[in-house]
Amino acid sequence: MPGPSGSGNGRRGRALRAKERRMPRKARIRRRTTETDVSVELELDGAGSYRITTGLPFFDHMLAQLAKHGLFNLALRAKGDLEVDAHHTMEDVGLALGEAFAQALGNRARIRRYGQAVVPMDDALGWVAVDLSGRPYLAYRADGLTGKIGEFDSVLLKEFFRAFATALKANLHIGIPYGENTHHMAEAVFKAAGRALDAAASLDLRVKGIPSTKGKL
Ligand SMILES: [Mn+2]
Repeated sequence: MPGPSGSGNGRRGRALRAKERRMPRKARIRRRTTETDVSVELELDGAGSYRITTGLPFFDHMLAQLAKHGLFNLALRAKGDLEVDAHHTMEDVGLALGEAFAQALGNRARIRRYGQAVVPMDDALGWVAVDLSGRPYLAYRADGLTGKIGEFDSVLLKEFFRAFATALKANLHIGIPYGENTHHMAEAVFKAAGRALDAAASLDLRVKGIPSTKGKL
């Protein structure tokens, strides 16, 4: 039963939903180099479904958190030169995924632009603040997350997020103030990233055009 006004209800809400149906916010990216081959299909207004294969099971598990908790639909496949090491694959997945978000956002009209989330996972806390500003920057404060998580080298997470922020043209701040278990520390941050990106990318009926006094993001 639609209400007379308010978020998502009423005539304006129906008009916006109709517009969304005509123009679903989605992207398809294929990024191929001599080192990696990455394909991404992304729907911003999804349900958190995912199909992810990077050859790095822990990274797959992290990207699944981002999709699930950001309510994005994400299909991602990467074939990288893992015999060298995971660096190229992590970086190129970051670039391709950032590019997919950028493409799906279009001109960034009517989005909330900012998003933030603080997510606990047992002993660990992760926080993410994002501004879909059109300007790339990563601030990464996770000194406590070092070493291996199983077979996975945790320093590569910073490379992923740097590449992601660069391709998305977003100001991305990430922190892990504390934690005992490195798996939990990384997972808290990916869940927070999903929630913060969802908030920033979501549409706000009150926003007219581009949410910047510059008129461009
Ligand atoms: Mn886990």
